Amino acid sequence: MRSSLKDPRIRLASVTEVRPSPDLRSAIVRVSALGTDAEREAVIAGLRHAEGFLRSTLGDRLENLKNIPRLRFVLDDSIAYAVRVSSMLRELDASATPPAAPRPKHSSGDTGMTATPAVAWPGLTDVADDVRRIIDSSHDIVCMAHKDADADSLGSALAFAATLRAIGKAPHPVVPDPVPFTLDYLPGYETLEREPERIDAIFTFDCATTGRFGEKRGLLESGRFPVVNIDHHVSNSAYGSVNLIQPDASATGQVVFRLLRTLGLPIPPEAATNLYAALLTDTGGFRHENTTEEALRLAAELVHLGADPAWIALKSYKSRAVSTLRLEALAVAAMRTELEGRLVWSEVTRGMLDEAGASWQETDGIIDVLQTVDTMTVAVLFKELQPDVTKISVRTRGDADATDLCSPFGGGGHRRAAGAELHAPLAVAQERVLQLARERLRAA
Ligand SMILES: [Mn+2]
Repeated sequence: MRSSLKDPRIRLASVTEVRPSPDLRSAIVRVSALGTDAEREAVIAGLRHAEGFLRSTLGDRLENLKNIPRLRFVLDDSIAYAVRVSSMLRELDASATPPAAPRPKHSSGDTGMTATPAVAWPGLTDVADDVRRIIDSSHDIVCMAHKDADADSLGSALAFAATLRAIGKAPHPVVPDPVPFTLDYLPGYETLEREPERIDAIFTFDCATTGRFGEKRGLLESGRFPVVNIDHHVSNSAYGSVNLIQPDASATGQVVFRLLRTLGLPIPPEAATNLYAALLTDTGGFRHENTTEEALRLAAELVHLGADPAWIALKSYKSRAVSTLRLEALAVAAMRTELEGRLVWSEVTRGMLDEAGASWQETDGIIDVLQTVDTMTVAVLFKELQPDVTKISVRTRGDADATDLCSPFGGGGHRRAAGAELHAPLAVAQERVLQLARERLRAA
């Protein structure tokens, strides 16, 4: 059909997705086009102009459809964005000078084991107007955390929701299953919704890829709402209509704070408490290498705005169920060490879970215990989620990069903390991951 269209503008277009409405009366056609913004807009204008021709051609082919769907053309930025990032990376390669973007302090002095690309993400000032426009033109706004939400993801979502409520919007905080009941202390937890009825826009927090949305993934990918992607993972796939990715931030909560300040939006005490919980836990209680001067200043600012540090520490670290400690004891008892203690690993089997009377959410802190071993360079925890699904959590020290062990298995994360889910039984997953870990450690 494209070749029979004479319009030169359309030659630049490729259709990435067509999504018909349930009643088949309309369809959203996502179109990727390269070039300047004006050229890309021209492609969409050309397609809109040709809608009549396209529909009648479709009509000839879709004989068994009573109505030919109306076509709504929208720009799909994901390919254009990927092209832009790769060309930037090529330029960085060619110039062989240090990248302009400041890199986190802990990644200086890297040896061969790290390869985190210094991607120049659009800055806060580049995207602030887009974000403001989306907030202004929306009333019902979904604030989405990731599956198996941690306090950074859910705290950021609930904080943003509290701000939206303060300015008269209708926020809908949402978490994909399962419900993270260990985070029930976060203010606004009781406002979590399962299926919001009305949605004008979706904001996502701390989610590097759409794979993190579990059963809510379809909602994100439907193309029916603008998606604002707010995160600090360098591995973020830029799936949003607007992407605010700041890998220098210690927590997504810090990105949210910077955004709220830039937009001049209020930060009520409920939001401050959620942001403090996000910052506290993503820095491991201000102990990880991402505990920067800015993070500590932000903590003070959040206390000033109404967060209670002792109460949040109590809820985050000193309010564990007996079953959680029992499970931790079983996992520590099962710990193995290799290569002079540089490789530390353990497992949580379904049997151990039963024995402790614990649930999967209670496995979250175990990897942090394994990584306290003095000789440790790489710590791995294997979780037997299903007989043929194994989840890994990895922590590293020194030159080792946790994403090196997780990316080969489709996972990701940060240099110091990463994870992956393998479609393999526990024993097979252990074989594969440990093999790779041993190779890396021997080569280092
Ligand atoms: Mn985070």
